[in-house]
Parts: sequence; C-alpha cells; structure tokens
Amino acid sequence: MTERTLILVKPDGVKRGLTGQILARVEAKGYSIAELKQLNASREVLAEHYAEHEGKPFYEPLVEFMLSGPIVAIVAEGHGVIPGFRSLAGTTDPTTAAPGTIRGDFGRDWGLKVQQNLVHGSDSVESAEREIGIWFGK
Ligand code: IDP
Ligand code: MG
Repeated sequence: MTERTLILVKPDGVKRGLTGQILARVEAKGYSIAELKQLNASREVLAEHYAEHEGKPFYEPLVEFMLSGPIVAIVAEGHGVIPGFRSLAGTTDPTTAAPGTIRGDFGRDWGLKVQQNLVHGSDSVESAEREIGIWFGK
C-alpha cells in the first residue's frame, strides 16, 4: 500500500485562511489527498493524539490551542509522504524554520506558551497509522 500520513492544519492556520495555500504545497509536491475534513477537536481526541507530550510544560497550552478553533484533518498519500510532508512543514519552531517551508514562510513567535506553527505531520509509519486511526477511524 502507498504510504499515508496525517496532516492537521491547526487552528491558527485555519483562522488565518492558509488552508488552501498549505494544501496547494502538498499537491504541488505531487502527493494526493485521500481524506479531508474540517472539525472541532475534542479533548479526548487531543489527549490520544498528543499522548507522548503529556506532562510536558507546553502540553496544557497545546491542548487549549488545539481546542481554540476548527482544524482541517487530511490524509495525504504518496511514496515518502511521511518525511516529505515533515520537510514541507519545516522544523517545529517557526521563528527559525527555513524559509520555503510552511512554518518558515507563514509562522512566527507570537509570545505565547505554545508554538503556533500551523501544521502537524506524522513523524513515522507507526505514528501515521495510529494518528489516522484517531482522526478518521480504523
Ligand atoms: P512537531 O509538531 O514538529 O512534531 P512536537 O515536538 O511533536 O513537534 O510537538 C508538538 C507540538 O507542540 C508542536 O508542533 C508545537 O505546537 C508544540 N511545542 C513543541 N515544543 C514546544 C515548546 O518547547 N514550547 C512550546 N510549544 C511547543
Ligand atoms: Mg510531533
């Protein structure tokens, strides 16, 4: 089966009207969109999604941020899409993410407790499978 990854356009990206530009970059790279929906996340879904970060200082602000508005959840498909989308997204901190990346071009430090960095992308085959199950069902 072709590789699949979970992409989330976080509430900052949706609010700022950047969903289309983010999707355009995914498509321009040659990946296809297998699933797409906009939703308001629940605390339960976010607790599952961010289980690895529970207990970290940015965990609560991260969950509050992800609850602050609609999210666009996407399953993207194509060979190498997992590292490929991480590369399109850029590094976690938008201040220093490379120009040319989603976070580098559209993100910045807003002086908040959590990095508002526009997108999430799965970081491994195992995470992708787990996360697609959380957001789209098995
Ligand atoms: P990633 O999204 O690049 O994979 P992770 O380390 O998995 O980064 O962190 C999940 C999310 O938590 C980040 O995208 C960012 O929104 C937030 N975050 C991560 N590290 C920090 C931090 O040190 N301070 C504030 N927020 C953070
Ligand atoms: Mg991560």
